[in-house]
Amino acid sequence: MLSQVVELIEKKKAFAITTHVKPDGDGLGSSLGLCWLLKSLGKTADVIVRGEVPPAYHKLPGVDLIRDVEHLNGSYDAVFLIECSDLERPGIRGLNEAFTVNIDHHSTGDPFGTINWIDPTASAVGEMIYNLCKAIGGRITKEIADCVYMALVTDTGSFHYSNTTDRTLKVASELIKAGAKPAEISGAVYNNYPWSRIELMRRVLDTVKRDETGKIAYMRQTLAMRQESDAIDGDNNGFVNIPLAAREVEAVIYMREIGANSYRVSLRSKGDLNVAKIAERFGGGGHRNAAGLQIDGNWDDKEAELVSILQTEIKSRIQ
Ligand SMILES: [Mn+2]
Repeated sequence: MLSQVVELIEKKKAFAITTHVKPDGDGLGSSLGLCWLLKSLGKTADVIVRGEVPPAYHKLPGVDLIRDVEHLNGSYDAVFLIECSDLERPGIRGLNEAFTVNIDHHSTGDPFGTINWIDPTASAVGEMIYNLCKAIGGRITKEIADCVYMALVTDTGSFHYSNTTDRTLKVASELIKAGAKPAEISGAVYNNYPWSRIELMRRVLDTVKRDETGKIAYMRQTLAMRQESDAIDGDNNGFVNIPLAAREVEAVIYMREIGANSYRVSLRSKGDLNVAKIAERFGGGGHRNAAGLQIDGNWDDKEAELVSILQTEIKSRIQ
């Protein structure tokens, strides 16, 4: 819990911070925000992350100090794991021998850390880093503000998902007061894609259809589309939300070909329609309004099966 984290930081000196592979805005923003906080308290902190940092985060202060390491080396008093469901998530070997601090706002994982601080009421880990800064008597510097604001804006979908609370906006307000520039930070994420994203979007949206009720939209992405668009990982982020913008659409199915007769499926829904429940039937999971699964078989058959399951779910909800 928070008091243990405060005590640890006060007593110890040398820290490392990591997050999950394929890091997102919350993982990177919170890791760097915590790094700047520790440095401002006179501690040493290394941010170690497996793999490349996506371009959306290249302007975060401290991003040039992030090290891509395969094995934990260096003698640290503790290693912070930001938003990791287990010790394997960072993709870094040697963490099992370290003193670990698990900081997360998802309550689904095991409490694998030596210290575990889990707050499911926080919109993002970034909000927790802000709380930590306050609890330890730190000052919100411009660097901390930029990094933590990035965490909030990405994890709340620019403050429009249901995890946005009065506290989220209060923290955002404090970060802006401390120097964070909302338009610059959002622009780095949402107006900073390569053209290949537009090429891929054009091809995927060309496949979008609705079922006879008009409430379910479904679309496809083939491997060929990726190739023709020169697409890179992440180019299709958020595509699944596009058809959801139509008034009458309540659910979206987005199937991506990943091999012969094998698909990764994203499901989205509005309101109390629970797509995580459907994903779980296929060994997937997620949240009520956003879930994913993997499925094998004939494309038309599997698509029809998912449409039919969603139709049943929507019908049963109305009665
Ligand atoms: Mn998060």
